[in-house]
Parts: sequence; structure tokens; C-alpha cells
Amino acid sequence: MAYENILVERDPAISTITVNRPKALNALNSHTLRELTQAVRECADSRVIILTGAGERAFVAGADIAEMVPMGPWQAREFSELGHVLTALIEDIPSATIAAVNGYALGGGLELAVACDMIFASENARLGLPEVTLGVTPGFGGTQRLVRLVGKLRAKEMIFTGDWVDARRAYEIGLVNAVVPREKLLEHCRSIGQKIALKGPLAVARAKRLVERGYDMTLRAANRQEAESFALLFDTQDRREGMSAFVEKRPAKFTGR
Ligand code: DAK
Repeated sequence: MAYENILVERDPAISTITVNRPKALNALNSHTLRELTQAVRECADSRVIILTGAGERAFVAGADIAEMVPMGPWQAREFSELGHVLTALIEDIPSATIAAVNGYALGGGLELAVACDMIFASENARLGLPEVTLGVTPGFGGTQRLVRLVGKLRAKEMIFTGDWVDARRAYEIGLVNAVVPREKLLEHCRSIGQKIALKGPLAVARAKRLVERGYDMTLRAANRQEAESFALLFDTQDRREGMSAFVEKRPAKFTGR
């Protein structure tokens, strides 16, 4: 499918989706949110999806403020829904998702990143939820997902003050997996993606689901779900291949069955 505001490189192993509105620092308007949702659906059979922003300055500098200016409550609700559909989809698909944060990740941009399974940031990255500066709250799940990553105290400080953190501080508070030089960011994300793509596809997809669903469950229920998943995987070709390959001292060739 042809897209206007995003670039999509689709590949069975690692797909890359780039938000491509560099003149607006890749701000997310509704059209871009719809395109991203469509692209993530299209790439959901890839083992890994990398999300990043075009240009040198921004991953995504937030929801598009110009588009939000004339909105009333009903349009705002619909706009927020677009963000929630996209971020929930990112969490639900079997692909591992990696945010390559190459500059500003503000507001809706940070909310997009924290819906991903991993976040790698370039040294120039700045991350924050400045919505209160505009008189609104985060609207794409930021109040919930940021808390789960960095804890209530730090999340509240970021959300109530609207202050950004730099990449080093983001790493210190557990908001990003690692900080890498700008020119090495995509290469680094791809190398992590390649490692994931070599592992058992069913196992990685199950592990993602267990982590995501487990958050909303009691520890007991989540552990029971883990035991059931573990048992189910024993009936797969991938499990037989993975264990045989270990015993035969060769790399495993997984088929996802
Ligand atoms: N939206 C629209 N355009 C943006 C933008 C944004 N978020 N961020 C940057 N731009 C545009 C600028 O308007 C400018 O366009 P021109 O004037 O050149 O046409 C261009 O990108 C370059 O930006 P600057 O000239 O401002 O560049 P600087 O280097 O001076 O500053 C900056 C960079 C990132 C510090 C600054 O652009 C900035 O503060 N941007 C806004 C960051 C921000 O506040 N982001 C959060 C947006 S609010 C909800 C639903 C959703 C949300 C909330 C509620 N509900 C329904 C409840 C989500 C909210 C947000 O994400």
C-alpha cells in the first residue's frame, strides 16, 4: 500500500516503519496515526518491527498540535482512540517491536515508544510527556505505560512538570534499554532484531504475550498461564528442533510450527 506520511520497508525478518514528516518533527496527525496502524497490521507477520522517525531531529515530537487546536471534546476522544488502537495493536501483535528513538520523543511520540517492546535511544534523544504545558493530559496511554516502566514517582514528576529527560537520564530511570551514538542507532536496533529473528518464533511471540497479559493479572494467574504456555510449546516442531539442535551441537532452524 502507498503511504503519504510514513515509509515502510517490509521484510519477513525485520520490517522498518519510519514516520516521515520531518518538517513537523514527525508529529502525529490523525492521517499518520491511521497509516501507522495500517502499516503495523501489514508488517505483523515480520519477526521484528523497528519504528523510527525521519530526519536528524525527531523520533516523533508528539501528537500534531495544529490539528488539535480546533478540536472539541468529541473529536479529541476520537483522536485519542486512534492512538489507543495503534498502541494496543503494537502490544498485541506477535512481532517484537523496537522503538529507535533518534531525537525528540515527546507526548504522543513517547507514548508510541513506550508501547514498543524495547526502546533504544540515540545520544541526542529527549523524552517527555509535556501535555500539561498545553493544558491537557497525555492521551495515548502515557499515564499508564510510563508508570509501569519507570514507577509512579518518576512518572508523576515527568507528567506533572512536563519536563523532558535526556537519553542518559532515560537510561538511568529504566525508560530506554540502551543509549547509542546517533549514526549507530538503526544498526544497533537491527542487530538486536536479528538476534530475536533467529530464535523460536512461537516462543518469542508467546513470551511477549505472557509479559503483556501478565501485567493485568495476579501473579498466581499469570504464573499458571506461563506454565500452560510452556506445556503447549512442547508440542511444537520448533521445540523439538531447538532441543535437538542443542544436543547435536548445531544452530537451530526454526519454522514457526
Ligand atoms: N505538532 C505539530 N507541529 C509540531 C510539533 C507538534 N507536536 N512539534 C514540532 N512541530 C513543528 C513546529 O510547529 C515547526 O513547524 P514550522 O513552524 O517550521 O512550520 C517545526 O515542527 C519545527 O519545530 P520548532 O521550530 O518548534 O523546532 P525547535 O527546535 O524550536 O523546537 C521542540 C523543537 C520539539 C522543542 C518544539 O517543536 C516543541 O516543543 N514541539 C512540541 C512538543 C510537544 O509539546 N509535544 C507534545 C504534543 S501534545 C489527547 C490526545 C492526544 C494527546 C493528548 C491528549 N486527548 C484526546 C485527551 C497527545 C498530546 C501530545 O502529544
